Amino acid sequence: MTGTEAGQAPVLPPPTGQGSGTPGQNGTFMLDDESQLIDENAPPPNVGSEMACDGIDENGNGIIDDVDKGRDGLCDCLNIGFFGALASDNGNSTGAFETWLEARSDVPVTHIGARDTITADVLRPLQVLVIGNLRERGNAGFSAAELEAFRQWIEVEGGGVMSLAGYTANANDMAPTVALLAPTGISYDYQGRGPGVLGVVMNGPPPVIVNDITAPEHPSMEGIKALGVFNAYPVVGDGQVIVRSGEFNLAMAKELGAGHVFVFSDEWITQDVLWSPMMRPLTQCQQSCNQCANQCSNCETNCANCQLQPCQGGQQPPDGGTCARGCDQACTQCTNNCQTCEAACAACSALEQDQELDIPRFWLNTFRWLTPANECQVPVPTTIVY
Ligand SMILES: [Ca+2]
Ligand SMILES: [Ca+2]
Repeated sequence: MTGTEAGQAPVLPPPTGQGSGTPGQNGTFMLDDESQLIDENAPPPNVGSEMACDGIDENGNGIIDDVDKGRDGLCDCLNIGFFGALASDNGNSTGAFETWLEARSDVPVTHIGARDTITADVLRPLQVLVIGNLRERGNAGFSAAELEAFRQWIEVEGGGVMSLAGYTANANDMAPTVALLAPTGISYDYQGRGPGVLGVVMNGPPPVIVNDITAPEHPSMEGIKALGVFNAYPVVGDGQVIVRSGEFNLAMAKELGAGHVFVFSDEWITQDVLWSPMMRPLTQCQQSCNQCANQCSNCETNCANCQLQPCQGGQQPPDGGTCARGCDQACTQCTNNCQTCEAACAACSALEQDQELDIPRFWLNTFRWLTPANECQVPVPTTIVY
């Protein structure tokens, strides 16, 4: 009956989007909504939902300062130090890397000069130290006190070390890095290597794409199919091998006391050319695909023009029909060529997907792994904007 329906209408649930219940319930809904933006299955809960870098676990999930207001995967409170220069001496710029980090964090990168003395006070504020080009340190090496401060910071304070290599073409420039890494049990096989290994690119421009991820289960490799190196120094020591190419170990990871160490064979993962897809040189496949697209576009224009030519023998084309023209054969030929090159392009593009570099994801994964489990841990998003 209409009377009953009219009576029921007012008790139907109110439309969604207008809010419901008491203001207190609204507050609860807000929290629920935010937690859906991160991995709900990840224990502990609400990771990344804190708002202030204050050394306090405001959201009570056992992680101090899990702040990531932009949900970009980089903890806003992470204290990252760069030791030495990050740009390599052949003019490859690394500005994109640092700019990208600083846009996603409230804490600017701390720069430590290659000649600076390493002390407990220098290292204490940092959670992660990225070792860059230490060539300027020359033969000075590191004192026993410096190496002990470095070891203590890792093993006792839970510091995370990311070591890079191969900034110059002179193998001896690696000596300071190798000296510093002594307390970690990991090193570089650099002597007599000249500019390094894997410096010849078979297909397309640098870097050499390496697919042999030997530890895909390692947190640093989540979602990573390939990494790029160019003139690298093999990693040696007792860490877990993460990436290999032929006989060379290209990355090792190791837990050391409370801390973490990741030693990478190269510096190309900080170069602008790898960092920004816009700046990455075209691969051979991409070049062929571009050439094919031009070819097909010209063919289309030529075939359209052909239709405007007079019919063979001077007849008029029948209504709504077509007639034979002298240019028909050329048009058929270029259309066939176009189909062939489009098929080849699709095939090589499919193969290339296995070689796709996701350098920002690798860095976010690695920063997260290098940071103590109870500090500054935030989820790495499915899609990374860069
Ligand atoms: Ca927390
Ligand atoms: Ca962030």
